[in-house]
Amino acid sequence: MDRIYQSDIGQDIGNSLYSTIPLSKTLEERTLRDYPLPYDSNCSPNKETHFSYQIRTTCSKINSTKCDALRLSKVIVVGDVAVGKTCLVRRFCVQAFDTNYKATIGVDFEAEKFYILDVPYILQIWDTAGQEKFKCIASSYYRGARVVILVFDFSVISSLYNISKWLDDTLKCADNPLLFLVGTKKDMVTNSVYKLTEKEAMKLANAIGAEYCPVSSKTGENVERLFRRIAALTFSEDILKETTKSEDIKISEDFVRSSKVSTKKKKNSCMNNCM
Ligand SMILES: Nc1nc2c(ncn2[C@@H]2O[C@H](COP(=O)(O)OP(=O)(O)OP(=O)(O)O)[C@@H](O)[C@H]2O)c(=O)[nH]1
Ligand SMILES: [Mg+2]
Repeated sequence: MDRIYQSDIGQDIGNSLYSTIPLSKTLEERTLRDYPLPYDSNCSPNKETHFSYQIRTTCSKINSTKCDALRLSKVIVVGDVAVGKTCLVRRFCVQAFDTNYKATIGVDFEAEKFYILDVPYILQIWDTAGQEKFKCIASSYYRGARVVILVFDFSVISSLYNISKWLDDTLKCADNPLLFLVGTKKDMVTNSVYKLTEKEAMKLANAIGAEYCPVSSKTGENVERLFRRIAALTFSEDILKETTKSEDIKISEDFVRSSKVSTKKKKNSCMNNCM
């Protein structure tokens, strides 16, 4: 078992949250070597199907330098009251499902550690309250989110119609996040209701530029796939950013070096001319 503690994250996560955060999965289960595919590639703006050569090369360099910089990404889970946000997070993080409803007060927090191409990577998952009276507390945690999971309930169609409201709220605080539209309680509806609602959900997902994924926290269907996909996408973005940054530094170093050489050359030729 691998464990990570609040102090490792380096974040002030508030009093209502856990003082220690156990990591529930074994290393084997949280290891990612291949790119997880979306539920439906026609309903995803993210077209990557594999870790690029550039990403793999950068990761092997990171591993060989044994640099243990903390790489993490913040994920927020939002949606109407009782759509199943907490159950989704708990199914993924502690492999548990509770039929009793206990409203989230403000926010809860979980952290999951992955090893992606052997590089440690953490998903910070912020489970927010859907109840209106906690909205103010919950929304103060939206800031800095890299991923927004917009949750609706297959058995309550109004929760799908309210998604645009949740999206507007989160976009006020998060800068161009990756969006996921997640339908929960797939196990609760008939196949025909599921198909009809899915059609609507896919239309909406494509319109807002979100990746669509239907799940059931009761059976666990697609829950692992969803979070592994999120981890792979944000990780790839981060590594590419690091690569571009180090390439920029190299280019500017080369530029400084070459301009020094050319000034030297100029000086030499000037001296030659003077002699
Ligand atoms: N059958 C079934 N029930 C679910 C599923 N997900 C959640 N539920 C039930 O739905 C109810 C609400 O789930 P929560 O996860 O607490 O809902 P929430 O969105 O976190 O609610 P708030 O914290 O108040 O915003 C609970 O009784 C769960 O057992 C699912 O996939 N299938
Ligand atoms: Mg909750």
